[in-house]
Amino acid sequence: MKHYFIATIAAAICSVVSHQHSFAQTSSMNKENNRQWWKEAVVYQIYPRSFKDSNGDGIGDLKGITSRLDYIKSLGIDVVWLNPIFSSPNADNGYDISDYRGIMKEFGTMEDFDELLKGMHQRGIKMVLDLVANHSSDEHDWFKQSRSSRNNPYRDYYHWWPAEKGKPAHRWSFFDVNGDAWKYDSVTNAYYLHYFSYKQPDLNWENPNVRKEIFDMMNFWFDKGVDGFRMDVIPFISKDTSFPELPKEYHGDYVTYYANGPHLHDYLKEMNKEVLSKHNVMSVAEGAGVTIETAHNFVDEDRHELNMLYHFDGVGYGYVPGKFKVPEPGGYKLVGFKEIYSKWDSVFAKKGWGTIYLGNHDQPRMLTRWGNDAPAYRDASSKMLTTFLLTMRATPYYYFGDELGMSNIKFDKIEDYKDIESINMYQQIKNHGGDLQEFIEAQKISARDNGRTPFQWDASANAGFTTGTPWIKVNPNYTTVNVAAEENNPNSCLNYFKKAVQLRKSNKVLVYGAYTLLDKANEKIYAYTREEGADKMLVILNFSKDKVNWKLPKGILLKGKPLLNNYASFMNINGLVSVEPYQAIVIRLK
Ligand code: TEU
Ligand code: CA
Repeated sequence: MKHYFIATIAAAICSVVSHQHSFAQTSSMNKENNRQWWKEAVVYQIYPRSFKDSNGDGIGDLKGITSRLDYIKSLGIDVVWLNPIFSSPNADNGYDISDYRGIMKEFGTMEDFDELLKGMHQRGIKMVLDLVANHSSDEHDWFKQSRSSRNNPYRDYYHWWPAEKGKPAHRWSFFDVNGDAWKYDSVTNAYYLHYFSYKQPDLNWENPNVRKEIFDMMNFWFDKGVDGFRMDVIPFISKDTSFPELPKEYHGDYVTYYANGPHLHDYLKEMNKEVLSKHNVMSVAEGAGVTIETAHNFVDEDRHELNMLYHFDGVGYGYVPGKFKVPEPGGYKLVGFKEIYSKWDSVFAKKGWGTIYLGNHDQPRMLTRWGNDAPAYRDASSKMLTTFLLTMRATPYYYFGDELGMSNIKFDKIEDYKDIESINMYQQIKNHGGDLQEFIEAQKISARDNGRTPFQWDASANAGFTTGTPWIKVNPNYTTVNVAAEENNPNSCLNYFKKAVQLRKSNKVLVYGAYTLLDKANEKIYAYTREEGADKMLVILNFSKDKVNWKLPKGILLKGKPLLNNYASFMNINGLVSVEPYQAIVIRLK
C-alpha cells in the first residue's frame, strides 16, 4: 500500500508540473520502436449534452463536466474526446457549427472551457476536440455571405451549382428527407451541396482560403493547449467539382465515392505540415467510407497525415442489406464479427494504427447491440464487451456510460426522438410508403439516440443529471444502473472497467502484442492471444448466454490465475475450460 501511495503522489506531482513535458518525454523516448502515448492511451468519449447539467436547463454543459473531473480521473483513462462544443444552432447536436472559435451558448463560455481544460490537465488527462470541417452550419457567417450573391468573396467557400446549367448530377444525402444532397436556393438561383442536412452545407476544401481558415482555427485551439482532434467525416472533404454522375465502379456506393475525392490526401498532408506537426497532439479520422485498401493512406507514419482512424465495418455489421439499420432477425453471427475485427487488426499489424470501439454518439449502446441487456445478463455481458475493447491491439475509444452497463432506452414512438437522423429517416420512409412499424422496432436497437440519453449518476430524479427537464428522456433503469450504486460495489461494471483499464496500462503486451485469433469457427467463443516476446496472454470471451465447454487449442498452457475474470469461478479441467454465459477471462500463458 505504501509504495502505491508514494507512486500516486509522485504521479500527481509529475502530471501537475507539466503534462506536456512528461508526455513529450514519453513520446520522444519511445519513438525509435514506434511507441506513442496515443497508442497506449485509453480514450473516454463524453457527449457533453448528456453528461452533467450544472444550471438546471436540462442540457449538459462544460461546468457540469468540470464538476465531475474527479469521477473521470477515477476511471484511469488518459484522454477525453468531447463531441462538438462550438457555437451551433444544433440541427445535428453541434455537428453544424456557426462559429468555430465560440463555445455553444448552451454549454457555457470560453472561461468555462479554459477552466475545464486546466482541470483536465491538472489531473494528467488530455482533451481531444471534434473537428467538423467537411461542412459548417448554414448559420455560419461564411455561408450567409456565400449565399447572398454570386460574386461575394465567400461564394467559393461552399459548393454552388448555377441553376441555368440544369439540375446537377445526383448526390446522396445522409439526412435529407428525399436523400438529395443538392438544395435549390432562390437567392442566387443556384443549388448548394450538403452531404448531411440542408443546414450543414459542405465547405469547399478545393478553395485554399477555406483550408487556411480551418488550419488557423486548429492552431487557435492547439495554442490554447488542446491535445488533439477527432476529425468528423474527414475522408469526405475533397470533391470533384465538375460533379459528374457517380462513376460506375462505385456501384451506387456514394459513401465510398465521397471518401475518395481527388485531393483528399494532399489536404491531409497540408494539414499535417501546417498544423499537426507543430504540436505534440493526436489525430483520429472518423473513417466513413474508408476500406482496408484505403486505410493505410491515412495513417501510415511515412504518409505524414493522421495518426489513426476508426472504421465502420464493425458497427455496420449485422444489419439487413437495403434497409435502414434493421438488425438481422436472430441477431448477428459471432463468426462474422470475429472476422471483421481480426481483419482490421491485420491491416495495422505492421504499419499505421487503429482504434477499437463498439459505442459512440452515432451508435446504440454496445450492451444492447452486441451484448445482452436482459437483467440476468446485463452485468456479465457488459464486462465481457469491456474486456474485448481493452485487450485488442488498437487505441480503445470507450463511450461514456458503457462503464456502468447503460443500455438502449428503446423509444416506442418517433415523438420521443431528438436525432435528425431518426426523424428525417422516419419522414423519408413515410413519404415513400415504407414500413414505419418495422422502422420504429429497428430503431429500438440501432438508433443513435439510444446512446445519447443522460448519464446516470444516481437514483435521484433524472438520474442526478439535471434538476430541470432533461433535453431527452432518461433511461428508466437509472434507479439501479448508476454511478452511486456501482462505485462502492467491487463487483460492479464500473469497478470492472477500472480494473480492465489498469490491466491494460500495466501490461503493454495488451497494447502492442501480436494478435492471434483462435478457434475462428466457434459461434459462441471469441478467443485470441496477445504476444510480445516472452509475454503471452489468452483472452476468452463467451458472446452467448450458454455455458460452453471450450477445449484449449493444443500448445496453449495456462499460467496462474486469471488476471481478469467477470465471474468468481474459473474451471479448467485437463484443458477443458467451462466458460459461463458471457464470461470473460484474461490469463497468462506459459
Ligand atoms: O458521422 C458521419 C457518419 O457517417 C454518421 O452519420 C454515420 O454514418 C451515421 O450516423 C450512421 O447511421 C459524423 C458524426 O459522427 C455524426 O454525429 C454527424 O451526424 C455527421 O458526421 C455529420 O456531421
Ligand atoms: Ca445546462
